[in-house]
Amino acid sequence: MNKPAILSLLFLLSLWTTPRALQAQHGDYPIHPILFTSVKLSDNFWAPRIKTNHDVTIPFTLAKCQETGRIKNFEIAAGLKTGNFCTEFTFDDTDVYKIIEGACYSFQIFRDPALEKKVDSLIDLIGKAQEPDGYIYTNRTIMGDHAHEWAGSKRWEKEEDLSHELYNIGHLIEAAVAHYHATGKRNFLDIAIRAADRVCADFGPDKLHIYPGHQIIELAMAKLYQVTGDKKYLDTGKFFLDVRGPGKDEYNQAHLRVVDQHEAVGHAVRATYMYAGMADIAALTQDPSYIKAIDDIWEDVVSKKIYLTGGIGATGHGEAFGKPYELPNMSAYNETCASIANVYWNYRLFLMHGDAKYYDVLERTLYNAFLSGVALTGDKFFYPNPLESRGQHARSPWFSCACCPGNVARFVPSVGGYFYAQKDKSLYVNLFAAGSAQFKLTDNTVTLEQKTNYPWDGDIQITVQPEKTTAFEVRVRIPGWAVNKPMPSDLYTFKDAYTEQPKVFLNDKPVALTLQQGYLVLNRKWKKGDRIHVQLPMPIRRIAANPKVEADRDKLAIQRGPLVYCAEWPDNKDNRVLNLVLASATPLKGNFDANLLKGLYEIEGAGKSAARVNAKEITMADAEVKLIPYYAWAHRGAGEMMVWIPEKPDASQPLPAPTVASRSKITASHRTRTLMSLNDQMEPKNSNDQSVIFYHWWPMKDTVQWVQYDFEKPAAVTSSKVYWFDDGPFGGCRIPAGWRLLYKDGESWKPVKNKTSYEVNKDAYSSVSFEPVTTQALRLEVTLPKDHSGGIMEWIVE
Ligand code: FUB
Ligand code: ZN
Repeated sequence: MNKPAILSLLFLLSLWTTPRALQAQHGDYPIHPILFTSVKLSDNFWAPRIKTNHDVTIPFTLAKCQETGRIKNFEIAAGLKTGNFCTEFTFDDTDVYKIIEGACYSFQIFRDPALEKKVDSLIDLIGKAQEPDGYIYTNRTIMGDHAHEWAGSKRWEKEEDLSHELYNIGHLIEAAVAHYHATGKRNFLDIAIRAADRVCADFGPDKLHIYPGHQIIELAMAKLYQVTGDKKYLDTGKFFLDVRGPGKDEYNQAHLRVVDQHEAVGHAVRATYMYAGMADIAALTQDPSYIKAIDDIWEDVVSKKIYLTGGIGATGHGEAFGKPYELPNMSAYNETCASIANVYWNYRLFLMHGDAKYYDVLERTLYNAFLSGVALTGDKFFYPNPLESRGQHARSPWFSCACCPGNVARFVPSVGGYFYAQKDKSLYVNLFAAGSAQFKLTDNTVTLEQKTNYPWDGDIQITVQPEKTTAFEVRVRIPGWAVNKPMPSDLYTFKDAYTEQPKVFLNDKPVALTLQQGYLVLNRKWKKGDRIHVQLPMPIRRIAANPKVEADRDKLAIQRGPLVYCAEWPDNKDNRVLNLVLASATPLKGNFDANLLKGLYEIEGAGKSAARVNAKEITMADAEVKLIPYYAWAHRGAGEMMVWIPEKPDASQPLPAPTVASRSKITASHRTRTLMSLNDQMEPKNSNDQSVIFYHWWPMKDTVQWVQYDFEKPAAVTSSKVYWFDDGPFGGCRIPAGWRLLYKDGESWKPVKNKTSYEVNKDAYSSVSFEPVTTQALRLEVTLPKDHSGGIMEWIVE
C-alpha cells in the first residue's frame, strides 16, 4: 500500500469533514473514489434507471415498508402505537434503513424536499424507537421476554446465529452516514453513534467475544470511524473480523480465522459484505494479512464460483457459494444482494490494487446479474437471478424477506460513483456512459466529458477539460471483453476467432494499444478540449465455459460488449427456447430495436429446434434463434429463458414426445409455477437433481396431497411410474410415506386395482402396474411423511 497516498478512503464520501490529524495517522486506499456527487450521467442507459429508482423504487419500497408493518414496528417500539412485532424477520428494520440510505443518495441528484421531509420523519421515529442506552432492535424492544426465536432471551445472545442485531445496526450506521453527507444534519448520525457506542461498550477483547452472524457492521464501523475520527469504531470493526473462527460455522464464515480463509464459502451475501469490510479495514489499518486472504478468495471466486452474468452464490441451500465449478443454470441462486455485494468488493479491490480486472468483474455483475434483479419499471424485483427458466420465475413487487428491493433502492443512485477514480495525478475512466466527472488535483480542476452510446456502441469520446494546462495522466480502462478476456480467469473464454483490437486516438492521432494493469495510460500536458477517442469493437461473441462446469458443457453463451444475452420465449418459435440449438458456425447478426423493452440491441441467427419423437428419437427442425440482453428478461410474462445455448442436439431439452401424460392438463392440491415439471420428459439424474425442474408440496407435511392428469381424450392406462423429489439431508422434502392412483369414473374417483405393490424408491422411478382402465383422468394421491414434505420430478403414465 502506498503510504503517501493516505487520503483516499476519506474520499469515499467526499463531503466528509474528516479531522486532518486522522488523515495523517491512518492508512487508506491508494486510489480515491470520485463520488456520484461529482459525476453527472446524461446517458440513455443509467440516467433513466436512476430517475426510475427515484420516482418509483424509493417511494414504492417505502410504501411497502408501511403496508407490511416494518414502519409500524418502529412506531410500536417508540411507544406511539401498541401491539406485537408485526413482521416476520428480526432484520426487517434494515429495509427501512436501506431505503433511507438510497433516498439520501437520490436527493443529492434530484431535488426533492418532500422526500427529505419523509426521511426526517422516519429518522425522528427511529430515534424514538431507540432504547435509552443506544440499543436499537425493534423486535426485542417490542416483545421483551417474548422476542423472536432468532433473537434469544437477552441481547446479543443469538448474535452469532440468527438474531441480526449487529446487522441491523450496521445498516443503520450506513444510512446515517449517508444522511449526514447528504444534509450535513447530525440527527441520524447521533442515533447511529449512540447505537455504535453501545456496541463498542459491549464487544471487544475484554468484553463479549461474539462475531456478527450476518456481516455488514465491519464496513459500517469503518465508515463511522471515517466520519467521526473516533478510532474505537475502527477497532471494533476490526475486532469483529478477528474474533471469527476457527472451528465455528462455515455458513457465516467463522470456520477459520478470517486471515486463514482462502476460499469463498457459505452464505454469499454475508461472505461478500465481509470481504468488502476486510478491504476497508485493511486499507485503514494497513494490515496485509486481510489483503492476502481476500486476494486468494477473489481468485477462487473468479476462477471457479462466478456465473457468466457476474452473479455469485450458486446454491439456494444456505443462499451460498457452491463447490468449485458448481454453477447450475436453472437453480442458480445469484441473490440480487450478492450482486451488489460483489460490486462493493470488486470496487474496493480496485481501489487497493488499481487493476482493471476487478472492473471486468464489477462491470459484468452490474450490467447483468445485478440489473436482472430489478424490473425496467422499478417496482418488481428478483431475489434469485437464474440463468435458465421453464417459466417458474417472475419478478415480484416484494418478498417476506425483503433484503433485495431495499438494496436496489440504495445501490442504483450511487452507480455514478463507480465510473471514475483518482490517484494523485492519475485519473481513471473505469466505466462508460455519456456524462461528465470532476477531479480535483492539487493545482488544478479537471473535467472529463464522455460521449458514447455504451453499452450499445463501443465508440467513446472523452474530452479533457482542465482549468489550466498541466501534466497528468488519464487511464482509460480497456475492458477485458474487448481484448479477448471475458473473465480474468480460465472460467469463461471466447470461442470464436475475432482479432480486431480496440483503437485509441488522441486528438485524432492513433495511440499504440499498450496496457498497464488493463489501462491505456495517456500521460501528457493536457489542455482544454483535448480529445481521447476510444473505439471498442462490439462484435457478437460466443463464450464457452471451462469444461469443468458440467451445466454448460456443449453449450455456448452470447455476449456483446458488456452484455450477456439470453433466448426468451416471446421472441422464439412456439414460445419455447429450451429446445433450441445454435451450432457454433451459425452467423449471428443484430440490430437496435428502440421499441423493444425500452430499447435494446437484439441478436438473431439460424438455429434448430429439437422435439422428442419417443424415448430414444429426436427430430430437428429449422428455427430462427432470437436473443435479448439477459437483464431484460421476464418482462413479458412467465415462460422459458436460457443463457447457455446448446451447440449440439444432445445438450438440448427437446419438446416432449406426444404421450398421454405430455398432452394432459395438470392440476394439483397445491398449485405452483412448476407443475409442468411432471410431464416434461426431462430425466433426473437422482432425486435431488436440481438442474431439472421439479414440483413440491413444501412446507406441507403429514397430509395427503395429490396431482392430477386430465387426459386430452379418454385413454386406456395400465401402469405408471413416478420419480420422487428428495432433497435430504438438508432440504425439507423426502420420498413419500405412500401413494396410490385413482381413476375418474364419471364424477367419482376410484382406486386402480394394482397388480404390483406401489414402489417407493429414491434416485430411481417407483412403479406400479394395475388392471387396465379407460378413463378421462388419473389422480396420484401422495401421503407425505410425518416430519417432511415431498415432491415429484416426473410422472409417467402408460
Ligand atoms: O439475513 C438477511 C438477508 O436475508 C440476507 O442478506 C439475505 O441473503 C437474506 O437471507
Ligand atoms: Zn437480498
